[in-house]
Amino acid sequence: MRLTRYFLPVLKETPAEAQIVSHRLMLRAGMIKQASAGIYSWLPLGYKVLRRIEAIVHEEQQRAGHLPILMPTLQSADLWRESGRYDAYGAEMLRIKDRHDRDLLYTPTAEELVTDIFRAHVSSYKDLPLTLYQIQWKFRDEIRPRFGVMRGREFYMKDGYNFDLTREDALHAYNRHLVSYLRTYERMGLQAIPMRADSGPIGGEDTHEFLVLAETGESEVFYDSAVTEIRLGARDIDYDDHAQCRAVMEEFTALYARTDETHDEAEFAAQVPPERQRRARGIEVGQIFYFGTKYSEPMGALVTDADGNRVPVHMGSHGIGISRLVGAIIEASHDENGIIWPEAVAPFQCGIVNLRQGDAAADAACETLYAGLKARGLDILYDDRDERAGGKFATMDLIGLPWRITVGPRGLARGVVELTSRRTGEAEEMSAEAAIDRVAGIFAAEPRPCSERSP
Ligand code: 5CA
Repeated sequence: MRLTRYFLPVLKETPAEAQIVSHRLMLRAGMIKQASAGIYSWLPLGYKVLRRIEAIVHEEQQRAGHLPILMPTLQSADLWRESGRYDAYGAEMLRIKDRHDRDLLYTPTAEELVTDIFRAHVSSYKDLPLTLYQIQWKFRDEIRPRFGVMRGREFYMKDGYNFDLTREDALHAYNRHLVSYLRTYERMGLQAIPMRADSGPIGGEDTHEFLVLAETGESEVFYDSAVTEIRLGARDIDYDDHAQCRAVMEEFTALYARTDETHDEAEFAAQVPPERQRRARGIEVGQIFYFGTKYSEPMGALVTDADGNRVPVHMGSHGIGISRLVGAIIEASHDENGIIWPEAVAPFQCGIVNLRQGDAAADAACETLYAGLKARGLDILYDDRDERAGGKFATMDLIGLPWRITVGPRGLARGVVELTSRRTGEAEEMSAEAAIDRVAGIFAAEPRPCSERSP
């Protein structure tokens, strides 16, 4: 993409309404624009990041054997009356009437609708296990939407639902989700720690939230510092292997790690040596629930088991805050000059800065680099504006592309361009051909999911 043809409305001033760094940087980098309280338009740069994150979530869900579907945002209130949640959900639910005076609502989550799909089409244990998920907009009329996309009213969420014959199978689905979430966050360059939490309006007996540690996080967390040392890494996981998934779950949840909803001072003091006790803040980027037959029983989602009995299925639901993750990644990865995108989610993998637009040699070298990198399958932003070098560097630093190639007449006279890492600031001179090889090599290690591909 040539910057002169792109739409990147960067702001010079820091917007006064933004209280935390990710919100400030998203506005300054022209990623989002507020439409109304807690509701945002995603501009080209922000939308690209959202799609990158979404693509990783799709890949990891399908790797775990979960099937993508898409359910509507507007749902009939009648289904929610069956589960009893139409009245129980409270003011966070946006209720709407159609022209026939029928009650609709904008989905805050989708346990009822997915259970309705299940009961219409599945009636035998032979069709289990089954996990359906979607990535879809949600609406919760939060009292205090704030921090930009972190606590929106409209937000983008992956929500998945497992259907299993037994409690034991449903707990495997819980563990499988836990493992696949760890993998998903690690791929995005994030550490998200599973912490015992409270189940809130979703209900259920077992739940973990995934928290990214950050001073600006809305949740208060208490944990044993040793949990921050554990990584999933490149382990080969067989998602059908109950024992293996349970072992990973136990490894990641054995040490004390809880949100304030379930924190217990006495247990904390008894279980964690004083030098490892941490009280901090975190951003909740996902949550998994096991709730058994809470929805299947009242809604009649039954299957015939091997003995011919009709039994309610055991369920759980599992969410990832996709739009919130954009903010969370920025909170975890930025400096005073702007965003530092992890390579897997960067909107463009590399930027090209032409220090002397209009200089024949500089323009030609930039065109060679641009064409060469694109031919290697990379997504490139070429700053071809007629602007001072300082302004171009400031824009590149602000929007946080992981790599930058700087091209100027002085370097070209010596046959070199400069390749700079946004994260370390380290710069290295090399020929244009070598720069293309180097950048292509960095991204060849993990082929990035194609954001435009359907799942
Ligand atoms: N039905 C379950 C799982 S699918 C559910 O709704 N879970 S949830 O309420 O925990 O939401 C899942 C994730 O969505 C949260 O972990 C959080 O990352 C994100 N989320 C929730 N509310 C908001 C909000 N107001 N703005 C942005 N993201 C949110």
